[in-house]
Amino acid sequence: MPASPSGQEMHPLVIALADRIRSCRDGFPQLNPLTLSGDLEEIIGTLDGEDLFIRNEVHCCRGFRKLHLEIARLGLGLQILHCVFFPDPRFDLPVFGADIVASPAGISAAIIDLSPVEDQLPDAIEKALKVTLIPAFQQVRELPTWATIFSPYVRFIRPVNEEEEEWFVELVNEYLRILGSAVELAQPDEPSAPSTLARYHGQVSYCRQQKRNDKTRRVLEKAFGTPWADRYIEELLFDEPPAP
Ligand code: BLA
Repeated sequence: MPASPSGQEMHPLVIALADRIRSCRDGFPQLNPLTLSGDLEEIIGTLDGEDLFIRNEVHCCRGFRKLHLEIARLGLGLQILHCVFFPDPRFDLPVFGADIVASPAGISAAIIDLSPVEDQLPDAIEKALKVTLIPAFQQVRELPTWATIFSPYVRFIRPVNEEEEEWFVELVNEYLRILGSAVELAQPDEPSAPSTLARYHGQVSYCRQQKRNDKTRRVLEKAFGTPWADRYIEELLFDEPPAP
């Protein structure tokens, strides 16, 4: 089983999903790695004698200002896969978001969405998601109140066995395939176009709603302290896009 930088094993779903996301991401047009300020690429610490780490990969490409994939182990055996692709507001593209939370008791949360930054998803994406078959997951979870940013096609589940974990990976693959087709075709609008401005505001509100998830903040504060957690959330996890 693959090991983490600290030598501990990662949950197979975290490994499989990260691999799948990387292989889809690597097909995106004009992909370029972004360098993170020195102390943010790999973060290593300890909490109550347990090794903690965060490993970040950040890219940009044509159509997306930031593609962020994070894998973390954050105390009490908590493992996280966090992934957000933030569009360049000049392009008519949604936000891609995926999150997995695993503990020694198993996966507690697996969520995937293509989230609109205007009233509606782009037509081609809406049409494709509408005909995507939803696997028969046994445990569908209720969304928290801040989750108004997600599309009607958000899936928030607790996979109950390996079969459902595989279904989830395939579902993420399908959402990324749909997004990959859209990014190939998308043409940028002018920075000053009303549509660009609307999508900029939509992305700002996506970031603000995500920052209302206390569960993310609490885990980071416990591991690394409040000032560090604040900076990490504001600058890396949910930084707002630059004004167009
Ligand atoms: C829930 N997120 C959680 C939980 C933890 C984290 C501990 C509670 C687990 C559970 O309810 O079973 C922690 N998630 C993290 C941390 C990071 C992270 C520390 O990504 C990063 C370092 N969260 C996102 C994104 C989405 C998301 C991009 O970061 C969705 C696209 C969703 N996480 C999300 C949702 C919940 C959650 C909807 C459930 C919240 C709730 O039920 O209140």
